[in-house]
Amino acid sequence: MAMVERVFSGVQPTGNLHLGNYLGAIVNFVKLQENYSCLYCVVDLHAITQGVDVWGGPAELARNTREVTAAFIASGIDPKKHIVFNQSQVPGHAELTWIFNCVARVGWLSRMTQFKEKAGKDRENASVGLYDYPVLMAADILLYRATHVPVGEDQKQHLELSRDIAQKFNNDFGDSIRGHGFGDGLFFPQPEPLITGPATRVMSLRDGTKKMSKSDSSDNSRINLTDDADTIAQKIRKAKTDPEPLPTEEKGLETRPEADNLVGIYAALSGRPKSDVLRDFGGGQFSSFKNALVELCVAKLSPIAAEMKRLAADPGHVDQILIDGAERANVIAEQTLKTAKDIVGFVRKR
Ligand code: AQP
Repeated sequence: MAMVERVFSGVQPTGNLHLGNYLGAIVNFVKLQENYSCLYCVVDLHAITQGVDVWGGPAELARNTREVTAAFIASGIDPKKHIVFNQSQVPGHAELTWIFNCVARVGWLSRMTQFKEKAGKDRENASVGLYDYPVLMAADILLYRATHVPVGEDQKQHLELSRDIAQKFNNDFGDSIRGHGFGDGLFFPQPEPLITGPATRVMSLRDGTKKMSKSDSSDNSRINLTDDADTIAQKIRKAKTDPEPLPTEEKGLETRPEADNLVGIYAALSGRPKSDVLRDFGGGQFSSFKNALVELCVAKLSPIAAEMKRLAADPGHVDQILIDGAERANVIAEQTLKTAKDIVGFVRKR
């Protein structure tokens, strides 16, 4: 049976959606619509893997779920041609996770750096869900037998784990898979990471060695998609830099993480290579480059923020997009899950 080329990716509704999420993930989501059948998911089951104090409680979760959906739509994702939905509304994600929990090995999960970072020193107190996060992510992707997954660089390790889980499932159940009509013994594909966006790793504006992140306690470390023009200007003007003028060649950025990050953001937003940007601004002071960056950021992000605001005023419309998307996602999910359960050998009514 031929595999459909399908894209799946998700964003957590944990608030403070930022330029890193946009350039590292959402810009790619929009582009891939041209050549693939796409599912874009607001991964609310993932969002609750840390403490309630981190994700903010029920009202905040609902608000953030609608906000991520609005960001998808405002950025150019078409929910009619493709599928936009929230994870919790398709039961197959949780069910397939259980099967995969029994395929994945504890040793594999113990190596996940995101768990180590997020759990910090108090590992005993981390939720089981946080530990299991990458298995749920594998289920998200493979429930749709997705072949391509656009993500930022930070998700590379999790994608490798998804590939390992797909491969082990196919190996463990090879005969049964063939017995169910998959002559090549491959029920789940090996999903390909697409880490190819204009900026696969956008760094914090306060520290060029740390990634821009929703959970950074300093709001000045990131540009949020909902920031207005004044806030964007303030954050960029305050962004950490060094005293040297900008280099004229890319090599000169190698030991200057903050300068590299700002030039990278400019390049990504303008769709030009860094070398081009340095041709225009190299040798000049940061202040004039920052002014140009503010102008570009505001020009690119304001229309998105305005559309997000319009959608925030119409939650009924946003909810309808999610409901419709979940129904369509569920049709694909049920099919995969039914076959996966048959392959494992669970008895059911015929
Ligand atoms: N700084 C970044 N640069 C490029 N891509 C990024 N992504 C996240 N941060 C950057 C990509 O955005 C997508 C959605 O991310 P997520 O919401 O699922 O979770 P995350 O990776 O944990 O995002 P944050 O903002 O960094 O949250 P916290 O602070 O909770 O860790 C993913 O494709 C991700 O790669």
